Order: sequence, then structure tokens, then C-alpha cells
Amino acid sequence: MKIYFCGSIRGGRSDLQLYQRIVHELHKYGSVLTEHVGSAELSDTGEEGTTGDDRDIHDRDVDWLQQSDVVVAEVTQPSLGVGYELGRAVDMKKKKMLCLFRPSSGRTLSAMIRGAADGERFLVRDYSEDELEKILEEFFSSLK
Ligand code: 6IA
Repeated sequence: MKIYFCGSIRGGRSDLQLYQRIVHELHKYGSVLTEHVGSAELSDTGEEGTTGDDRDIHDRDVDWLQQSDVVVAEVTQPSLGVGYELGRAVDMKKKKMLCLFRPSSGRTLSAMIRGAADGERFLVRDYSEDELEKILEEFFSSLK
């Protein structure tokens, strides 16, 4: 199973440790195409982030998104890139998508994400950090 994990990069890296935990868990269920999202070396202002490289990043990520079977996104930290990836993935029919949101952040999730949930192919789960492993286990066992 190929898993595409989405998490904020230039949108802000305050949830980095949680992304690392999610990537670690996702390895139990398949290969994670976007491990770098959980990399401590990737900051929101990385020096190599020139405009010239951005097309390569975009094209490679869209290619991985197309290859993936499942998309898992941590959507608590708002990120244009994550929103874009989710929008593109919705149009790639048949991909199962799970968005994870922490209400304890005090934020309100974008209506364009919560409103896209259909309870079947596109799921939005409100959760707290201690539920992470259980939620992922439930999600991946529902795919079998
Ligand atoms: O708008 P954001 O940067 O927060 O978007 C984050 C999302 O876009 C992630 O889920 C990634 O899949 C993708 N993405 C954005 N930037 C990169 C990147 N390098 N490398 C890989 N995927 C990315 C960013 C360059 C860095 C030096 C800041």
C-alpha cells in the first residue's frame, strides 16, 4: 500500500513532532511516499527553497499523489500546500482520504475540508493525540 502523508511545511512546523509520530505509525501499514514531511531538517524557511526548485517539488509531489492508494493528512496547522494536495486528490477518483484535526488547538477547520467529507471516501476525524494509533488502526483495517 502506498501512503501519501500531508502535513504543513511552509504553513508552519509547530506540529512537526506529531508528524514524525504519524509517519512512524504509517510505516506499519505501507510505504510512506512523503516521509520528508516529518523530517526535522525540513524547516518552513529551508535555504534550498528557491522558486526554481518549487516546480520540481510540485511535479514530484503530484506524481506521488497520483501513485498513492491512500492519503492521510494532519490538517490542524493550516497549510495551502496541504489544502491543494487534498483538492487534487479528491479529483483523482477512488483514493481513500483521512484528514486528522485536533479541536484542542482552538482552531476551526476550513469548511472546504470539513465540508468535503462524505463519510466514506473522504473522512475527517477530530481527535486528540492519545487516540492517534487507534484511529489509524481503525482506518487501515476498514480498507481491507
Ligand atoms: O504550503 P506548505 O509548504 O505547508 O505545503 C505542505 C505540503 O506540500 C506537504 O504535505 C508536502 O507534501 C508538500 N510540500 C511543500 N513543500 C514541500 C517540500 N519542500 N518538499 C516536499 N513536499 C513539499 C519545501 C521546501 C522547503 C525548503 C521549505
